[in-house]
Amino acid sequence: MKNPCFEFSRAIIRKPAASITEGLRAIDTGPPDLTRMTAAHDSYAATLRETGAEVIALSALPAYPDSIFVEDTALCLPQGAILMRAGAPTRSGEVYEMAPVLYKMYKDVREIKGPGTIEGGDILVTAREVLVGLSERTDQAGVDELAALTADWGYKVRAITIPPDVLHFKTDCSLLDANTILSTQRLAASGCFDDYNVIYTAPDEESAANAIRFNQFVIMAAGFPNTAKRLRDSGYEVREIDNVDCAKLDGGMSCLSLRF
Ligand code: CIR
Repeated sequence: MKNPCFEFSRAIIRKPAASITEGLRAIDTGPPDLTRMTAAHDSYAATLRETGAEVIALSALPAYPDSIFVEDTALCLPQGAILMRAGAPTRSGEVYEMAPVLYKMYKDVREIKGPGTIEGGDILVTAREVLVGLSERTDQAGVDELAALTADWGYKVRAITIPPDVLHFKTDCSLLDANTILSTQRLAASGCFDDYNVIYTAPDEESAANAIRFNQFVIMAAGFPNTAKRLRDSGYEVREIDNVDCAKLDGGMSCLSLRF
């Protein structure tokens, strides 16, 4: 039987638009390059497809500069999908673009109605619980509404305080298998992963923490050789993708897809 936390048959991605230069970022390190980002996005999609999964590539949405980061719009679970409610005002319309796609694929689609906010980048689903980071984008009311919406599907939701200046919970962690998490030291220091095996990102490689386990691969940003080695030494089949331009917008491997 498949483990729904990391064995997937489909992924949804969205092509980057020229407006990515207007995307949100904590620190401005210069504009992302559309040509390079598109090439990296194509190799991300090809890697997902290489596992045998179907990849649904949605058209670019110039009106939403951050819309390439589809993960934030929804939580896809085997039982159904939950539409998120963005904490970033410029991103709140993205969910209405994703909703019709998910209604076609799922019988049960539920919706965070508010007043709380919650973004997919703050949610890590493991084999036994749903962990949600309290961030600038996700508040306790959003977590409570998610817990209420998923209770009848049997999910236990646990809220986690994340370090300051970290955009999303999963900026700093990823699920590697049923019981193993890749994390930065600064996030795991709170004890939030004490019940899991943890592989830490290598020193000065915190930005490697946002990876995805997608079927047989761990897909991570290129440029973090020591973390990649740790993962390979632990037996994972690692694929590295250029993330230079998404990183300028604080985005990474998980942000670029909805996986189910
Ligand atoms: C934002 O600030 O919303 C985007 N520039 C980056 C979103 C990254 N998404 C994610 O971590 N799931």
